[in-house]
Amino acid sequence: MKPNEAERPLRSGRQVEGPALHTLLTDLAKVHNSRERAGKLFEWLIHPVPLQSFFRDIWEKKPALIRRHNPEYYKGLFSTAEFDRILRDDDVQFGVNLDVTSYRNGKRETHNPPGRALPFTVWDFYKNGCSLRLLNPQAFSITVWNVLSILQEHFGSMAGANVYLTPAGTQGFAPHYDDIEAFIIQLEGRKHWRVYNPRYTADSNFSQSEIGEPSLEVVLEAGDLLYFPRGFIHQGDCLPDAHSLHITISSYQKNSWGDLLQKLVPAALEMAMEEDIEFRQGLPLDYLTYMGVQNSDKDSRKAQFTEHLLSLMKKLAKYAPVDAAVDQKAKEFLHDCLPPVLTPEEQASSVYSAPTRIEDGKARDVTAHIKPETKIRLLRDGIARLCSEGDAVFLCHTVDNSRVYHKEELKSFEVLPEHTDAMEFLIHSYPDFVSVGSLPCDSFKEKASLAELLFERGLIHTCEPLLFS
Ligand SMILES: [Mn+2]
Repeated sequence: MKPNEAERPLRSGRQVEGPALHTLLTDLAKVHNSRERAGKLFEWLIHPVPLQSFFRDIWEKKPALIRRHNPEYYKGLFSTAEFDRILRDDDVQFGVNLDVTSYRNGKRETHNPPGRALPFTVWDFYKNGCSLRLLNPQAFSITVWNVLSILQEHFGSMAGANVYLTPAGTQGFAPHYDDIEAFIIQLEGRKHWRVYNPRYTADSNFSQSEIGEPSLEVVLEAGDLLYFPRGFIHQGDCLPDAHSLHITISSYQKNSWGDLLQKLVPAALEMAMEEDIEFRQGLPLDYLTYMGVQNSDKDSRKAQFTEHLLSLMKKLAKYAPVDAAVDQKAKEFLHDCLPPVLTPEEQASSVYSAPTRIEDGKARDVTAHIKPETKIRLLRDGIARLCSEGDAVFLCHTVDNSRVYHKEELKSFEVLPEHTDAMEFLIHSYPDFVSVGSLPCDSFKEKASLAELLFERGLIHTCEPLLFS
């Protein structure tokens, strides 16, 4: 034991072991069902807390610290060396991909110069006590992209990330709260965190005097995890003797019942007004004279007016197009999604490895031989969904999304009426492979044309490699 370790009670306790991330990701690539794969990756994130008790006792309820006494636990996810590599090799722009911040004497400042963030400038800011926030590490790190693209399937809601690098003895941000569920993953060094009970205000930044005493105060060490739900005020600062690198993984932004109701209620109202004459009847001639904040409660007409309004709101529920509103939510999620990072097997058995090429001025291997016994399935459970628009049915999917949030429009294409049942069958058959011959279409020609279309779009892969000519 090093002499100073005895002084740190945090270092005592049993080490929590786990597989190295690259080993875990390689093993997860062999998991047949992508939803199961997502659950297992989330289990690793919160290990040794069991999944069930996490969602029963902690999720959306209270902050939690998972202490591991194992600085290697999250190794391979991200590092300062990778941060430096990204600044050198990639086009990182101040204000777009990277923020330079400080919080000194109660004052929060952003110091972003214009243009590209090169190591020469960035590390000078860092040396002068500024914190660095890399806004979309998934665009620069394949590992972060892979981890988030798997986790999003577990949450059914976009998983995002930011990386924070803070010099020793400094703080980069004022106390504040966020509108997401936050997983603070300590990668290097240490950070002192204080978490306070929620207090909703218009401004999400607070001064020290406003927030009172923290409900949780910890020094997060490499390999530890700190979770807190949306709304919990928090601040992190570095102790004088160590820098800190952490990645925050977040999810569940705008994913509440209220957010679903925001889709549902306007649609319900539109239908009610179309179908029910009571919703189209005019307001009383004189209602402005007794309703509104300037008019007292004493007028009996006020109660009558309110009662009628409430009866209409009750009636409104009958017109609520619940499935259509959920589909709107699903479409937004599909648009938010990161595209999948394909495993070597998925790569090899999908369009991405088709041998089609040009040789001596001739296009070769342009035909994929799809037979009745060819077995196919969607590449991942969560990559595609049927949505209706008017009388037409569309397949929305994530495979052509960008690693940069909403850089692409939501991608979809129309599913022909003769293919709709087969498409639904294919979606519900996942994770099983099904033979093209078993698709519920009228003819093999129809079955093969759907399989070919889905193969071409990169949405399915085959059980055995296809033959081309
Ligand atoms: Mn925050």
